[in-house]
Amino acid sequence: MKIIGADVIVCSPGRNYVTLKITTDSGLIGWGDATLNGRELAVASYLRDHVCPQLIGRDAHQIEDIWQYFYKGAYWRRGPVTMTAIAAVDIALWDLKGKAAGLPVYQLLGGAARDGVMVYGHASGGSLPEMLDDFAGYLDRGYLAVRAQCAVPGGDKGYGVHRGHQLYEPASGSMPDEERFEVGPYLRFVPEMLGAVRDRFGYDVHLLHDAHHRLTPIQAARLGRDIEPFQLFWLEDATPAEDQEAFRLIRQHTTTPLAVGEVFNSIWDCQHLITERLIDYIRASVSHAGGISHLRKIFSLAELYGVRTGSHGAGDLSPVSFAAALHLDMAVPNFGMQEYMGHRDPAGEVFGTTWTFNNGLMHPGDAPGLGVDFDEKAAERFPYDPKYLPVNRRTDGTVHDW
Ligand code: KDG
Ligand code: MG
Repeated sequence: MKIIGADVIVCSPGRNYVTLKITTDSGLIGWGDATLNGRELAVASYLRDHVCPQLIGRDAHQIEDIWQYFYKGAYWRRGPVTMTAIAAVDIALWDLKGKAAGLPVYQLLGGAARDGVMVYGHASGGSLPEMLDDFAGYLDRGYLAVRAQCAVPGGDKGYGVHRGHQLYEPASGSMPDEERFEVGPYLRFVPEMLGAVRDRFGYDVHLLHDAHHRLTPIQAARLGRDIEPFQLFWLEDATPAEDQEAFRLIRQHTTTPLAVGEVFNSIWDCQHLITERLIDYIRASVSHAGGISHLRKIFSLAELYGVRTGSHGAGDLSPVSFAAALHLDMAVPNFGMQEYMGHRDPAGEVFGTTWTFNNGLMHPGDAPGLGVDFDEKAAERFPYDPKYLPVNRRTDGTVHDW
């Protein structure tokens, strides 16, 4: 199965997505996701200018060799742009291998290790009553796990809070929006918010919260301890993720389970977190951490140390990489939870999917490959629309982690 074409398509159906199309002499086409929120064109150029020409003529079945060729062969390793580009190639090649074999990708990864993949939805609100009503809606729709995010009264509008009826989307504007964050009111409010969830909905639903890398280690330790009574499934991204050592301090103070990893792009970013058991869930994503092949290695390392998976699944991961995540989730023994934020309209006009949601569990479907189609004609109706993630500042103007 020789590769005869590799093309990059940038489109914006609801938000920007970068899609890699690999064409083979067998007539089969594989799709990969190369979206890196706010830096889309950097990955598109990396692929178009440097990777696509070197793909032509290769055997699409040699997934591992091609992965190593682009990782070791570039000499310059790791980093979000490089690893997202390699991920797109890897995902497209797994899609092709499945299509060639006539099997869904999860069968090639060892077959189903569970009936379905537990996903969590995103409840949010500009006020506590609004967030609790949104939370109730997720339970009505059958979710077994829900993340709670809420604006801090009289202060920050809060990370992860949707506006209107559309799904939350932080990227906006051709220049980054500026937001404000103060840690004191946040730390006082989060226990109250999580307590209100438990008061209204009890303890059967799995409850999660994302601190979005905003705390210092000792602040995170205090938050973890304060929310222990509410028995979270996980506290996500408590501190800036590049400081692996910070998690040791948090760990010493709290039994709240810790999750991190959506900004990681290789196994080297989480080696110590995993091998020293500093976290409970590894949240790297299939599209930013080198594709199915590399994320599977991260998950296997995690399995050895009792760390479970919690793949990133925000709306800025296209349906192609969300499907890839579901296939991997189906097959790995140490699956924990999958994030499912959903995709804004009109993404469904461009991406066709086969996944299903039933009683809180998702299944990727049994179509050969990943089970995602990309409509190139429809994509032309939604040209690239530059948008950036917000920049965060403290009240005194100091730039802070967003
Ligand atoms: O592009 C950034 C988003 O993917 C990120 O802000 C989403 O934190 C996030 C999450 O948990 O989904
Ligand atoms: Mg997050």
